[in-house]
Amino acid sequence: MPSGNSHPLDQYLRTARLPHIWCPGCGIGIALGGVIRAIDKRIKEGVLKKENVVFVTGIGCSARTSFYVNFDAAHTLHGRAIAFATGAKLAKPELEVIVIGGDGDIAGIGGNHLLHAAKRNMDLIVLMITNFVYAMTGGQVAPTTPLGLYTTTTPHGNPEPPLNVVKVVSSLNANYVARASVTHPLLVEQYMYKALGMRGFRFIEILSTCPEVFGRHIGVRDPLTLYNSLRSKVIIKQSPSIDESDLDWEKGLVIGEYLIRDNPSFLDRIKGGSK
Ligand SMILES: Cc1ncc(C[n+]2csc(CCOP(=O)(O)OP(=O)(O)O)c2C)c(N)n1
Ligand code: SF4
Repeated sequence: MPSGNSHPLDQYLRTARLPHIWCPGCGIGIALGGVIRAIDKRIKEGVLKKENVVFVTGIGCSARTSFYVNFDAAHTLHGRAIAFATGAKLAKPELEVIVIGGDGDIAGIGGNHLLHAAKRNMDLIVLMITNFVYAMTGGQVAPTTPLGLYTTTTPHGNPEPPLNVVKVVSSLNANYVARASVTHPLLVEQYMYKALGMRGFRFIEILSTCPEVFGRHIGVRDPLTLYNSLRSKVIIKQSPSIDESDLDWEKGLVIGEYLIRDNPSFLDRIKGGSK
């Protein structure tokens, strides 16, 4: 139980490991806050046990979350978190296995695992923190980098359009696909809360701010200015269509719940249970 001046959610953090490594103004902490508040609600409802929550991450700034959460956690190889998480879930189906990573980790080097986990409707929650670059290694081009953007590895501008991971995952057999943004933390919490009450493959992309690297690339180093600039691009929709999901910096970045269904998951199918 929390005591003294501690925060009510401290029980979910390895406070001895603080301060964390994230730069001032980084959005990852906001994303993690929403995720933890949703878990707390589900635990208090009695539908989730703390000892059954497992975080699995690869490598990167976003993947560092597994260092700080006070749940069972595994910090695995860059790109391999979903493969590791699949093994953990199959070995112990009672676990709620949550993967968090950057878009390089989840959709770049780990893209193949993402495709196949979604195809299987594997019983996992995958949270992809999109900060539009490979942040931890200094700002190389990432799957979601906007077209034309200068990065460390695209000195003449990124010649590739960004990957729409929401569209890719929706085209497979996922049960839940949403996009949130750290500029709207309540929605991060609401979508995570929803995902925790569902089965199968649940994917939430969380748009985030990286003032240190992405901000430097676009000439906006001030965290608040960058946050407000992302906020001004975000469009919230109740039930957006997949056609609206492209990461379009001119027209806006549409967030919302793109896909909700309750198809039998991988575990249901191998057990021969639900239809
Ligand atoms: C197999 C392998 N390749 C490359 C790296 C180097 N590496 C570490 S983190 C990272 C990029 C992280 O970017 P992203 O996954 O988008 O997460 P972010 O840091 O932006 O949160 C890379 C390339 C590594 N650790 N392992
Ligand atoms: S480099 Fe960017 S993503 Fe990484 S901790 Fe710093 S602000 Fe956050």
